[in-house]
Amino acid sequence: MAKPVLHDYWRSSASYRVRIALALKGVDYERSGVDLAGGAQAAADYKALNPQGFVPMLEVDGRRIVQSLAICDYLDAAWPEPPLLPADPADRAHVLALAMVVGADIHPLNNLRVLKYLTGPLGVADEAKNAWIARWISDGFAALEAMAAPRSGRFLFGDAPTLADIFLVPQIYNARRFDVPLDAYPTLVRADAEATAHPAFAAAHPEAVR
Ligand SMILES: N[C@@H](CCC(=O)N[C@@H](CS)C(=O)NCC(=O)O)C(=O)O
Repeated sequence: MAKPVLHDYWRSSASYRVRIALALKGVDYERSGVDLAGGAQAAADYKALNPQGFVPMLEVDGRRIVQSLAICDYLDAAWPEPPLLPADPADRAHVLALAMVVGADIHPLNNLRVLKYLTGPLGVADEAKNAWIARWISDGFAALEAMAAPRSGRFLFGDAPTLADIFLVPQIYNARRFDVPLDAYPTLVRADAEATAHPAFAAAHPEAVR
């Protein structure tokens, strides 16, 4: 197998998820930067590869895989150790649900194109844009805290990192970037601290790949 190539952007949280999964699996890969700040994701050459105009995208043996959840699922199938999801079907559904609070319900509302639409065509001021970001992170984190706390351990579920932590850590990074208070989410903050100290999460951190 040729070395996989990850098309990503250092500060993209969906890319950060995939970098964590790759590092946890110990996969040797190359990065190809897509400059979101400069609009490279919308250029015709990139959209010909990924019609959604998003990062991340993983190229493996001539195949292109998009959507961070699908990429993580691919990595888990191709490199089963360590597993990203528990084996028990109900536990697996629980961990996927935690990840989806972030991936499906928080992150899409604060995506770059959404924020650009707010501040551009809708004429929303920066202060209101930041309130929008904080609103959806806080709303999602409050639910995530309540869902995760009863079954958390050192990590969001149990004592080893799972897909839930892979989705949580980049979203906490985003929350801190936008000064969203996190005091009300002790389980999330604890799991984030534990994960951040893990070498695979550290290697994937935006500042480590910038
Ligand atoms: N659901 C997608 C979301 C990907 C996504 O939103 N990527 C962002 C960066 S975090 C992006 O490429 N945004 C480009 C834009 O909004 O123009 C996934 O999980 O991969």
